[in-house]
Amino acid sequence: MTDAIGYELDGDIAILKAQNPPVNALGHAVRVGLVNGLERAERDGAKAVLIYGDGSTYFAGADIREFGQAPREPGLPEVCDRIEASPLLVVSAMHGTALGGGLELALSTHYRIAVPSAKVGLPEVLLGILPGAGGTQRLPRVAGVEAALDLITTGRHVRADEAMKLGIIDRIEAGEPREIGMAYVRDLLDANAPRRPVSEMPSPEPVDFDAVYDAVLKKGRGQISPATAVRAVQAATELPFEQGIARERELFMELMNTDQRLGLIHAFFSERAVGKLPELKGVETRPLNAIGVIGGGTMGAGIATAALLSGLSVTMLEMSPEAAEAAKGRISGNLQGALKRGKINREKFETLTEKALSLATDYAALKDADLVIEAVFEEMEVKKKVFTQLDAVCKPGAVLATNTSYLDVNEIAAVTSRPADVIGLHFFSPAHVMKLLEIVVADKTSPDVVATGFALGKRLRKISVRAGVCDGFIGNRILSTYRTCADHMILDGASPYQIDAALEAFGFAMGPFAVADLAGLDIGYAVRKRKRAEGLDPRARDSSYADKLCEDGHFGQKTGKGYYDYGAGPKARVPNPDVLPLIAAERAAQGITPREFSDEEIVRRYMASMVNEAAKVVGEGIARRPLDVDMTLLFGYGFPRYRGGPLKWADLEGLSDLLADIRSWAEEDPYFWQPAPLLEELVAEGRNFDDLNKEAAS
Ligand code: 3H9
Repeated sequence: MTDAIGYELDGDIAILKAQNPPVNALGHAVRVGLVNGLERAERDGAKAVLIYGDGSTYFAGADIREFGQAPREPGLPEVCDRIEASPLLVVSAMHGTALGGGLELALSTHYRIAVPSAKVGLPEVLLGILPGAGGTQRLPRVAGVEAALDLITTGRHVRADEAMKLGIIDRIEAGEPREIGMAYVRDLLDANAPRRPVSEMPSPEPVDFDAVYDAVLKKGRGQISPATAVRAVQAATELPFEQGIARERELFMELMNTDQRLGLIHAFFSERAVGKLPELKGVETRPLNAIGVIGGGTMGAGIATAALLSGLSVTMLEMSPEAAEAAKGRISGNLQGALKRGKINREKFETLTEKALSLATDYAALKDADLVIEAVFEEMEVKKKVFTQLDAVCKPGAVLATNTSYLDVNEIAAVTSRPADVIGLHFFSPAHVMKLLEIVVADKTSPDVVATGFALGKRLRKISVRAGVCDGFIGNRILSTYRTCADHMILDGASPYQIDAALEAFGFAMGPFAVADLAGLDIGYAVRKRKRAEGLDPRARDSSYADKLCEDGHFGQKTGKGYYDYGAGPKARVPNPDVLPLIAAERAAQGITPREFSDEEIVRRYMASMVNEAAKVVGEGIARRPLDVDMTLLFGYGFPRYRGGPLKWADLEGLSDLLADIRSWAEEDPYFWQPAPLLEELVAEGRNFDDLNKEAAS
């Protein structure tokens, strides 16, 4: 036995208890323990075996940390086959989450009982692989091909009641997994229930797998694991069980060797590491029950909605009773959406809008708030006025937060008598939907205020990233650079449509020009005007063709026209015929002879500019670790998850080739393509961004 599996004999029932916290991942010691436990049960003359998990869950899957290491016997597929082939009656009692290899193991046992709150699923495709321990062969035999394809290609978690309808679970019973499991095993023994190996069940009926494959591939926007999984399920309908398992293995190994698997696993661990900052270990958070939100526009209403949904009470401060009512209307609209999607019921909706939310027009209403977030107009003088008033009314210890996306949080903090309490909380619109929260730490922000910011992020179920103060923090600063790179390519000969298409093929949800149309072209226009007013560096390239679109009243989707024409609806975009002539005129005015760009060069330049700026952001300490940048781009900027983030992508591409490209482009435009010192340092030392992540974790 190993410590990871406890063994006990209770009459003629052997009990195998998984004890591998936190999630009973099926690492080597667990696999060895299971096989040893089974053998011992058979030697001890038991009639049945109960398998369950100690702590918070049944097995949550293979141990992802073992991926990429030399395989150690027995592998999970062999453990599953061994369990299924046991002459004893083997039963699983499930609670928490039976995921991936965990569900595959359960499907290898002969019967399955679960508590009502249990969830099951095969989320492997979300890690860039497919179920590799028989899941693609056993699940379709148990639940049918359609359900299996749904679960396997989406990776979604299924609640116990649905799993029972699908035939994955045989019985649901409230109680402790051990107790309900033992009672079930006794019932089965009393009833002389036979062993029930899924592998001996008939092959499931096929569907039109080619059509499913194409649809899944399209939906994945370049992600290959869900589509590959379709072929594995297909094998269950066409091949005998053993050959189906062999096919599953082959496809599993193919996916194991992809960069997409590396990108997705990087995303999985980074998503969990991003909110864990060594400097906050042991730092107490401040109380967080009642919050204030100043400004009830789209952003403020979104923040208030997220806070209400997390159980916080919210005071919404607006300039007039009419504006406050309008803000309430927006919040109610957002909550209606949650009601429609079944996230809250009507009663909860009413409590949130009528009791948890209060409206105010006087700052005095914020005197008891634990934390106040301002989401007013993005102008320094306006923000300063707000903070002066907050300083006057808020209770000592209240956290004062600005939702600015560009402005200097130090300057805002300086107008108060308590800069240690001031922090940036940069939400992304719509704030009740978007997952990213940049927590902007100013020079004097105290650690417990930072910890409180992260606690709020956790409560709102955001991915919170620590950022330092600079123009645009992590995300918008990097965005501004890669957007500029796209603008340069336009001047030199590429079209917005080719750039969008190339980047969407790379995996971005939308190309930069489609994004600009969605966000509103007036935003970029205002930034360009501000930067020109501040004085552009004479070496910077500028262009004004997009200004002309704005001057003609075309601000993108909201006016029906921008880079694209949306006459047939927001999803049916076609190029706006005015744009290319405007670009051609700009090139002529600047004396530029346009040249051809390949899609590959577009992606390479765009990504290199993103990586180079990101390396500066990390090098300057604005982001603490490369993974902080990766998570910012993934959760706030539509970066394809299966590529892990720009700095993971850079590691996989090879930093030295990337730097060589940047240096060669610097010969034409030394101002824009200044190599990041950190990138040069890493290349010189033969290290990469992941090495920095590892150093930060150790
Ligand atoms: C698989 O099974 C392949 C097979 O088909 C074939 C094999 C041949 N391994 O998320 P949390 C860690 S692929 C290692 O914060 P929660 C996690 O990193 C696997 N570690 O908790 C974190 O560590 P730390 C298929 C794992 O309560 C800690 O556990 N299974 C694993 O919010 C707590 O995690 C999956 O994809 C793992 N499998 O959520 C399930 N899982 O504290 C992946 C978690 O150091 N896991 N950790 O940061 C999950 O979805 C969630 O963790 C779960 C719990 C829902 C279980």
